[in-house]
Amino acid sequence: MSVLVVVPTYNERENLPLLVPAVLSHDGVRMLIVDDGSPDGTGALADQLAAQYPGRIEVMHRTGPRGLGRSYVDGLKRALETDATLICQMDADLSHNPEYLPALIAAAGTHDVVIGSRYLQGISVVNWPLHRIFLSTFANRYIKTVTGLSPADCTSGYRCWRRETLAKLRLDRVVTEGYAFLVEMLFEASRTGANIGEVPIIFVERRQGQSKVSSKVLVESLIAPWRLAFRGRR
Ligand SMILES: Nc1nc2c(ncn2[C@@H]2O[C@H](COP(=O)(O)OP(=O)(O)OP(=O)(O)O)[C@@H](O)[C@H]2O)c(=O)[nH]1
Ligand SMILES: [Mg+2]
Repeated sequence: MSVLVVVPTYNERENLPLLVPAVLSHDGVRMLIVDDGSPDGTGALADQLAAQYPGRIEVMHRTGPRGLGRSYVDGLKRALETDATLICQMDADLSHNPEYLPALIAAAGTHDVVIGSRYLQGISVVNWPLHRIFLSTFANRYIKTVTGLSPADCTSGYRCWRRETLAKLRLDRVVTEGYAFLVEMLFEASRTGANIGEVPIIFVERRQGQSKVSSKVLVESLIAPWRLAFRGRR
């Protein structure tokens, strides 16, 4: 089995050198780092790390308009060009502990896509202010109500896809950006009949670097579920 972990980065200089060895400590796992021309030099750092781990890291240096959704589209398309049988996605800021990778990978034996979920056993987040917890739990309930999706955590960016499942999604058609992008992928997967699983994770808020969540992204995530719901009816 060959596993490729796609990691989008924007200004993650402090976090990447901690993330990479932790991910690559798992046998059979490779990484694709998708950097968006980070002003802090994360891209050059990723190249150095790739040289330290020959054959295990590929770095994509994006140019043009930056964005998390766009980076995922480019990264996941590239991932499908490789021979990876499982394609994972995770954040670079250490909120997604690489120790859970084996659990996600194992669950992909019985599910088409597996979500590292914060809301399976109550709410498992560390160091989030109360308003963040409210926002995220509200967002998930709202998304589930509007779109009819069933997973407890529809906005988690920690996922493991079977290659065939990902290949069925029309990544070129994805229209959303921030969190909404993650919801849209899940929505499209469930429309293709994918069996969606979840494993519990404890999510830890970033200690280093800055969050890129903007109010534009939040507004998009309010509107996007309705667009998906109407698309689903057509
Ligand atoms: N390539 C790329 N990566 C991005 C972009 N925006 C965010 N990222 C990365 O996407 C991941 C998630 O971004 P965060 O800023 O941590 O967003 P978040 O996890 O939703 O928010 P926090 O809880 O505040 O950390 C991180 O690995 C970021 O470096 C972008 O425009 N382009
Ligand atoms: Mg984060």
